[in-house]
Amino acid sequence: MPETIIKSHTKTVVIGPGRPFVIIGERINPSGRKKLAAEMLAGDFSRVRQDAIAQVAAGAHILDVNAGLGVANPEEVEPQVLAKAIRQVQEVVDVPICIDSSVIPALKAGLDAAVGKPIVNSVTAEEERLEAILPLVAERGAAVIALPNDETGISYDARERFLLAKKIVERAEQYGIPREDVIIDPLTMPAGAIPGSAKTLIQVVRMVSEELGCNTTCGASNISFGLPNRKALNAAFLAMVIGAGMTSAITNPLEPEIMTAIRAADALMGHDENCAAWIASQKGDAGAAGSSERRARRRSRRSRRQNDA
Ligand code: THG
Repeated sequence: MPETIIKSHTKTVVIGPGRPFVIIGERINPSGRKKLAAEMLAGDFSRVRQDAIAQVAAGAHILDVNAGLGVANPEEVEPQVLAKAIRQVQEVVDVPICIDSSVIPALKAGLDAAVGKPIVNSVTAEEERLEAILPLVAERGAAVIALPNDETGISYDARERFLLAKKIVERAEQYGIPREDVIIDPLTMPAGAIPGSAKTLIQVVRMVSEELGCNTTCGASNISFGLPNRKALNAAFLAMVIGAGMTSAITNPLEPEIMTAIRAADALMGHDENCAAWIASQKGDAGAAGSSERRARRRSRRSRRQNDA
């Protein structure tokens, strides 16, 4: 059974089948958040720190940190901004970091800034990226997220994606990276643009977990791009992929619908011993509402008795 062990300064997070689903908080990502992008570029990391604290309080186990600012010269700008963001996050929370960049010098700078055992997000099956990124991962003893696309792009065929995932796992092993440290991201395409995209993804998840014995993750919010009521789609998608055996996701822990879906799926799959986490999660709001209802019923009984008397 593959277990991927990720670490912060003092905390260990284990990703694996049969365990509670691991939530990688997606919020520290300036793409689509103009304000955040401008602040990060100007050296203001107050919102990054707030987002880190809020996501961990909401239940994130790991934080994804992305500094893709949409600048013309990312190779010069992104390494410093990403490293700074990671250091700021580590000052306010003690959870492992998922270093999210397509810029290789930024991944390097991120690996220098991150403490413990981080995740490098990500490598693809493109020769140039395999040869540049896998040595960095091996040298640092990190884990890595692998995307099964190559120079020819993204295939819509599950078996083709699986074969690229296999290629990356085998190459990683040649560099001394054990397969449990390679987390496969089967590629989440927007359901509104690619019909049946979740079905293909689920086929890849099954093949990867059964035939490669690797853990899996995905950018869950991608599934709902361009569609209304994204929260509901994201929540349903997460429950489905947990049912198919996915073991972690990059998602938004600040959305209660998403957290409820993940906790419910964990309980139903037997990944939550005695449904203890589920029961505890329902005590807060639901429990309080229940007791205030009981209080209201007692009040009305009392007032009826007084009226009768
Ligand atoms: N796989 C891997 N890494 C990834 C992705 C993936 N990293 C980036 C992305 N995809 C996952 N992270 C996000 C972060 C935010 C959103 C979606 C995915 C998002 N943001 C809002 C939007 O665009 O509507 C904008 C911000 C906001 O909420 O205000 O949806 O697939 N390995």
